[in-house]
Amino acid sequence: MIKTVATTPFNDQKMGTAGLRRKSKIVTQPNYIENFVQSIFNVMGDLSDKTLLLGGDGRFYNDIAIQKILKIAAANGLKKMVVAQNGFISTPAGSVVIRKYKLSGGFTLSASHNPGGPDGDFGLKYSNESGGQVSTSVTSQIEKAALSLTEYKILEAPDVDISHLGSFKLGDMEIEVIDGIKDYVAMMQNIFDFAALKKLAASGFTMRFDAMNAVTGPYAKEIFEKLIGFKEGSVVNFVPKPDFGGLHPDPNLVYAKELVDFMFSAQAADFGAANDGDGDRNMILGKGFFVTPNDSLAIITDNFKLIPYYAKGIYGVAKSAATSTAVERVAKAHGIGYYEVPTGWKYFVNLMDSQRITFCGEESFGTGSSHIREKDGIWAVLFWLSIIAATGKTVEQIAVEHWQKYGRSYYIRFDFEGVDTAVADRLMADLENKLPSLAGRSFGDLTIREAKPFVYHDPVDGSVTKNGLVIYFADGSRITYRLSGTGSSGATIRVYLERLQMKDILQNPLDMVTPLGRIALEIAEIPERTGKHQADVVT
Ligand code: G16
Repeated sequence: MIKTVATTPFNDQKMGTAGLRRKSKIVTQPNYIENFVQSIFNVMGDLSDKTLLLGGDGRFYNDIAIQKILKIAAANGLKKMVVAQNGFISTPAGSVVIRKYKLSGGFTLSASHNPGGPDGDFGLKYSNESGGQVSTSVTSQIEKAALSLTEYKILEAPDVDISHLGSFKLGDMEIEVIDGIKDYVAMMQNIFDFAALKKLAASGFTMRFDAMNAVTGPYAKEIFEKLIGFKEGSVVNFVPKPDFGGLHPDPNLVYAKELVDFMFSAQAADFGAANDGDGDRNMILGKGFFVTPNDSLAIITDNFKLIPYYAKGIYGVAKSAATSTAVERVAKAHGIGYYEVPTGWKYFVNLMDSQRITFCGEESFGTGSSHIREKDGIWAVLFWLSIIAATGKTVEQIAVEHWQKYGRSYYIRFDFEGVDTAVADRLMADLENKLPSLAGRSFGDLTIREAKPFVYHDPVDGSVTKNGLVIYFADGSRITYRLSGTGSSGATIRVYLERLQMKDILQNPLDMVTPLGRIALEIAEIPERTGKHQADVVT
């Protein structure tokens, strides 16, 4: 029985950097998820020939939302829904499945690295047939549709059992429950030399992977322990929990503290890594050593020849504007294309589809390649292990030798969290107006060469996107400001600081960028306007 339910619009169903993210308390309101999903279906149009993927990172409310989405999809005439067993799939594995089985797209229920649980966040990422998230022109259409929604359709039926593999029907819609792990593991085996990785594990080399009680636990157990042979216990926090066991599943120096403390202790493993809630972000550590995501992208790109899948050659490389310029120097050295895009993985998709780039990455702990259209946490870890297996060097040696060759972009990000949205918007608008007058101004030995908004002209579809404000200094240093697009309440002002040194490569990053930090706060009047004299999070 298809029921048509009268509803009133919610005025906040606007997707951010990666899908819709809201507090669980908001999403669990009556009709919230129903409205949003119906709005997506209204924009998709005829669903009778479409097959979508549905799954998520297992966080709180995933199970309920999955049942609702299945019934709304069936009522709207979707041909088929491919559902991950128990609703469980990582963002990169979802991209693998959409591409491999040529699906029309899919939904990943995740707020990524944001905490979960009734007091945490919930989210929905919507991908198209490329396995990457839809463009901003589509998200704006959905927002518009959501604002004028008056009804949604839902099938009145009992909940379906998605705990077993197999196919069945819900109304006229076909449902196929698939293993969310298998295809991803097969893809990793196709990219990397698992025999070489097995040798590394057998040599006594040790690793610790922190799944942060999130989606990658079962993937990591299978890949690192079972297939490669790292000893049991190498993967920690591997049982996914709806509230991530209270962890904030963001793999960085602040939130992956347990792993960082271990890797900087006397008992440290040779290699450490963590992934986020939905498995697309990664952090790489050596013994007492942290690799910034910026350097990780540069090092991965520089070593592409060591990986069978890429050894024959790669297209170019891209980074988000806020990411450091480390990879730009590698691209130049290898004579490959180089692109700078706005923050958000979706901006890489056109470049990959048009074979302009193979690798891409962002300062926000995301690295990936054109094997899929999402960033890929476990892929990055396997890439690093492969470099180590091929070179026999430690993480620290690899990074230091890289800096000796290419110079070092010292890089730190300051986050000012929980700022009133109106205050943050005003700060950015006033700063933008001020930018033209900054050129030529000096602060000690740092002189501003140019200051302007970052504007991206997509070479494939011609779209123009403005994202962030950048101050360029004569010595190659940069300050970038932007507002986070992944928060669920209030605003977060991000300030990205980069200082390039070609020779002086072994200093403390915070010391190196502190002068820039002071300038950044002064120019944007952050203390005066926000009441914050220092950042809430420094990464
Ligand atoms: C998402 C996007 C990333 C982007 C990040 C930035 O990551 O997928 O491409 O770099 O957001 O976040 P913000 O706008 O807060 O700076 P994820 O891992 O949350 O999906």
